[in-house]
Amino acid sequence: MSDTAAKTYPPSDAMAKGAHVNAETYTRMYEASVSDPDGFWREQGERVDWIKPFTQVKDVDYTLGNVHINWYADGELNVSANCIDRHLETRGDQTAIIWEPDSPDDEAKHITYKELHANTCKMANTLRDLGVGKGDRVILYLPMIPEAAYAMLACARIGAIHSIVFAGFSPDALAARINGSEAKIVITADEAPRGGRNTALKTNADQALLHCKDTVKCLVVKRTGGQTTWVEGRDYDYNALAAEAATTCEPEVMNAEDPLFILYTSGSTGQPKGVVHTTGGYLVYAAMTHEISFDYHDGDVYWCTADVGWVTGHSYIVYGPLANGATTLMFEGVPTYPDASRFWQVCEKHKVNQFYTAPTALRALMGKGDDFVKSADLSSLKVLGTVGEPINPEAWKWYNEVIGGGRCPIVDTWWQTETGGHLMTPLPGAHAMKPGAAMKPFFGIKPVVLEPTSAEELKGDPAEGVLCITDSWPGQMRTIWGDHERFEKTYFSDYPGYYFTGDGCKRDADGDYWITGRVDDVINVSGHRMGTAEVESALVAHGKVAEAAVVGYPHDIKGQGIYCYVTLMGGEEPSEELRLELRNWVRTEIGPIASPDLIQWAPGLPKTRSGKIMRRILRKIAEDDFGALGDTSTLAEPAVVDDLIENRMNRK
Ligand code: 6R9
Repeated sequence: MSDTAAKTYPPSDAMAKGAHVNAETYTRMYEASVSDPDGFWREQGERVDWIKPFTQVKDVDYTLGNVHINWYADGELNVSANCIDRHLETRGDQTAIIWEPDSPDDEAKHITYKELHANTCKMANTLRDLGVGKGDRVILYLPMIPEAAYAMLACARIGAIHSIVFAGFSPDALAARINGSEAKIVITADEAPRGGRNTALKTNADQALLHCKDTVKCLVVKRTGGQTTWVEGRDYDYNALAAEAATTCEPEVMNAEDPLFILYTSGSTGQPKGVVHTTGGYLVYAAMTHEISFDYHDGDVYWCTADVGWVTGHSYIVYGPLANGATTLMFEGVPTYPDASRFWQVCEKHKVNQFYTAPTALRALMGKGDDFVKSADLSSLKVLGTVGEPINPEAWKWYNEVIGGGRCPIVDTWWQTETGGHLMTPLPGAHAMKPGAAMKPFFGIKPVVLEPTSAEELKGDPAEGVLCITDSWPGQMRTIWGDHERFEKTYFSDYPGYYFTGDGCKRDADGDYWITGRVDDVINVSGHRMGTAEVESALVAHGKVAEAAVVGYPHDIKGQGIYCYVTLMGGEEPSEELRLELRNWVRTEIGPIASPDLIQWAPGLPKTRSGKIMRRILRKIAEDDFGALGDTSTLAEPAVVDDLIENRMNRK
């Protein structure tokens, strides 16, 4: 693809005129942000209300052995007070959260800032009564219901650290996170309705809790009424307790560097990492990026379709929008229920102005045809966004033309759980977009493209290599929960002096950035991060599996699919039943998002003489591109590769 020859889409005059940031202000502000970061972020720090104002701005060192990241370190604030209390006087009766339930036949809820305050305080008081205090960890395993937002904000209010586990994760994954964070309590719901089907969340939590300390409590929110078992002395009925709880609760005074949340995410090896974000810098960055990237204006209705179980839900459903006093829509359901018009029906119903979703959802909906879109009035839309994975130009064009009617800028926001907020994106009123490009760094972000092996910075344009970031920004993660050494090793050791993103990238001849995908063993399935090592260890935990190697392969809807090479124990026979059994096994071990798409029986895996699996070769075979296997001279048993090619499963 010739990137510079690609058609560009400049902002309309009206957009450039009305936007918070236009081309001229972008250049000026960007220059200021990188030439005087302290001055720039001192000013941006005023976006939040401080109980005790900060005097220090940035204190960061990327030197191995001494990595520390502090922002506004002597400031004190409360995140929940910033997202709720400070709006009460000016917008107490404005809707803070629009809740759209799974079924369109059920009624949507409009929760005002006053109601958000009362409900968050009830939850906060309930947690305090159950013995939860500052610094304690609270696991949230909840559907997309308003109580999920109340629980996040309630934790922030009393200084507890929340860790949300996506409701699609299995009991085992939940138990690992309860234990890993040494949580005092799990907040869950009886059932999670999604796409017309109910997942028994409480039953999953019951199973998980069998593997946890018996002091861990369980607070159960009623969603469907489909409650089954109850453990006296461990389980607490949220609705009963909330009915009695006070509607005010004094916010705890928190230091800017006190943890706000832990969010587990996949890495390239072994166990998921508990990414830690703190209060002050995170909130400044989430609020600023929410306002500027989406060009959010007072009175707009904003909708991010993510789940609060992912970082996107943290920063861009709850914290960023609410810090800005926005109206944020929370959707419980799925894009295709009751049919593929649901997203667009919801946009029409609530007159959504900014709409933010994942390319995988767009590709799936695009495949269902335009009639589903045409049934809805989408004239309220002003800005569209994507996140989670690179968007292919075809889906981009469909989004632009069919959804946006050619008049809505598309912000292709590149960022990570680790970064807290957007690091690169075109801005709606400032940049001419190129389909598939993350375009420009956000304020204060200094990207560099490095040659992967020599770590040399590639200075001219165009350039292609690994993407690193020089210097810090306030929303950056601070550590891995309980393992600062792993934090240093993962992000600061391969390319000393930089934050290493794990992504590959190219900068085109115009100096615009394109993300090319992960360069490590992390795959991106429907916009969700998945460590191939996690799937491998789930597979080998099965009694009939001797060895497994997992790679990603191009998938039309999901972006990447999960391709597994499995070597069975001696004496075990491959069969379709066993294939199904292994697929279900991985689903129960990790969760449905980790379901293998293809399982190939491998009599052996290609290894080097020192026993290392040559994943590069496995990736090529999975991509059906085995003509270009590259150097195979270090293979211990070359015949293995011939068999794998012969029996490959993804034939084009
Ligand atoms: C926010 C989020 C992070 C990884 C990241 C990259 C990929 C995210 C992208 C994108 C291309 C975009 N990614 N946004 N790739 N264009 N606009 O997704 O966080 O779940 O931690 O995933 O997702 O590979 O490194 P997370």
